[in-house]
Amino acid sequence: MPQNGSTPARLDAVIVGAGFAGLYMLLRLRNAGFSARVIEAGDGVGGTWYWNRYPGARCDIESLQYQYGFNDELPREWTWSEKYATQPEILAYINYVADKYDLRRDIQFDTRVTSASFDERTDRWAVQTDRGDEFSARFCIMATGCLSAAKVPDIPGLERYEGEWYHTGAWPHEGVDFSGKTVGVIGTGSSAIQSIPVIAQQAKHLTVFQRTANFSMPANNGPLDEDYRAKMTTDYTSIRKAARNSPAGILGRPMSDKSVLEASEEERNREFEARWEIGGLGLGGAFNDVGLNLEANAIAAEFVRSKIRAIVKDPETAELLCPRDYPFGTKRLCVDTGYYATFNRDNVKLVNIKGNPIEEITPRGLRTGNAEYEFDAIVFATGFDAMTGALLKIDIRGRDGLTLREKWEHGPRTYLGLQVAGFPNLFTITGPGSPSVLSNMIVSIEQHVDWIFDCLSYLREHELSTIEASREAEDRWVDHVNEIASHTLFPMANSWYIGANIPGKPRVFMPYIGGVGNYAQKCQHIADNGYDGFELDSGRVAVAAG
Ligand code: FAD
Ligand code: N01
Repeated sequence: MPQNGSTPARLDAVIVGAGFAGLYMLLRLRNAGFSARVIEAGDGVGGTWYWNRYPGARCDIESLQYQYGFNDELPREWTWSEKYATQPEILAYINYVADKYDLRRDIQFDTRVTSASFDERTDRWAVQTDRGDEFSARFCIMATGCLSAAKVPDIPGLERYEGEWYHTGAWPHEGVDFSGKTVGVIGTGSSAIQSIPVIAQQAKHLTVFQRTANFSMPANNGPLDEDYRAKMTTDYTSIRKAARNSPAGILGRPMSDKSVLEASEEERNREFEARWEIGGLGLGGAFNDVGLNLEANAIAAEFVRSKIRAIVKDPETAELLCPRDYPFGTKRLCVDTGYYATFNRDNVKLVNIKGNPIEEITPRGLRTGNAEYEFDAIVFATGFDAMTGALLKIDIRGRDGLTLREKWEHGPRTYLGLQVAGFPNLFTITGPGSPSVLSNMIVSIEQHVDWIFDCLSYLREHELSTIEASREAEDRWVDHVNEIASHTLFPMANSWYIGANIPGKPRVFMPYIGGVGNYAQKCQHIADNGYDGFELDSGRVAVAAG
């Protein structure tokens, strides 16, 4: 029962999260007459772009591709100002979409879903929130995000720290003015690499604590070319279709079909230089074996290191910034504007904490294994409990009271990253086991939402009550996901893809690396074959929309 004693609101679907995924899911369901409600912890729409307001935050897939593509109208209506849009611009865009389709009336903000349990007597999900609401829904759709559970590391002493501290993934809405302040940034992942150049311009002094150096490519950002914009927006449906059939949901310079080991030095440099000049994530696609063969990979890695050495004046700092602990591209590549050059500034210092971890946050700053530092402000750019974090924070219970936490004790198990055996009518948008974070996520989100929408429509049409991944199909899929990852270099890195950033998290490569296009075809084939690998049941309750 809801804590206020009233009857639970009955819905076709509860959608958790109001980012790109939750909003599009709501739009599709509502347009087809399903009753749906979105529950969102924040007080506005946007998800990632609502929470990550740190200085310098922007997308690193070009704006014209990092947007909804479910119709031609939106891409024509919205004008992006730069090649890579800033966080405020993306947030303005997603608010525009919410207004245009009048989505807010079906979104409950400032509310966190705390539990969801499947009732086998009624084939319905009971969903509860931290505000005492209870919903009874046939479908529970998790649009909770892959990178939404911000992680502040468990370093003792934070509660005694007397300065200001922030996590990039939960940045204050009013912004932070670092002028005249001494600042410490912990971490050198994408969030740090974007924010460090901007903080350095403001702060009196900035100290960057690096545990692992990262590979970062220049954004070469700038105003959007009018001709390119026009070309991309005349027939966006075709552009999106092509992206959906591509390896990573991104259109651009295609991956070369040549091995770097077979290319002459001149050919190698020409291709690497061309991609470095274009900027962004494309360097890894320069040759077809960079992600598969260590020797080939080392050549790409050395190219980036040569660039770092050319930019950073102090040779010792340059060497520290050169990544060496893992193959190129096996941790998420970063894209920056002036990151390496920032270390040429007099007010910026790089501290290598690889052998001397941060042991304590002190009242005035922090202490590493061999030194003590004082700061007016500390920025934790320390990332997320990725892919499973937001889901496992919710007490999710399926058949026989089995919790998702128990089920995923040794790592996430899903069928297609869309469903979990034992949890009927529960869907995960961009769940583990799908291309998700290895792709342009808007493309992957739209593909999942469309698939889930078609599935719910199919159930309605055929008067079916439940759909549930079979254990055999799930086992086969998990084996397949692991098998193809094992042929790549990805498992060699201690990345968040593999859960290595969270102490105690099972070491499992979570996303599906078989490619966006291949994956989408598999999903479609399965649906076309009557949802092969899923168990469909007419159940105990009559099925009707609403
Ligand atoms: P999110 O945007 O994460 O939204 C999930 C929402 O669910 C959040 O608002 C959260 O508050 C809510 N939520 C979670 N749990 C609960 C709960 N229990 N109850 C209520 N609400 C809940 N991807 C790219 O493809 N290209 C990029 O350039 C790119 N840039 C990024 C930059 C940053 C700084 C980060 C952190 C990620 C970036 N990503 C990028 C990944 C990005 O997360 C996705 O592109 C996309 O925005 C995810 O949308 P989503 O709706 O799936 O999830
Ligand atoms: O997080 P991260 P992020 N002591 O996990 C360090 C997307 N994104 O927020 O590598 C010291 O990548 C940690 O060190 P190590 C994108 O998918 C995109 O930056 O574990 N250091 C690492 O350096 C991205 O990959 C954009 O050794 C500690 C850093 O903190 C994902 O979000 C922008 C530590 C965390 O890096 C996450 O990025 C931003 C400790 N105790 C984010 N704990 C775009 O540009 C952690 N670290 C599109």
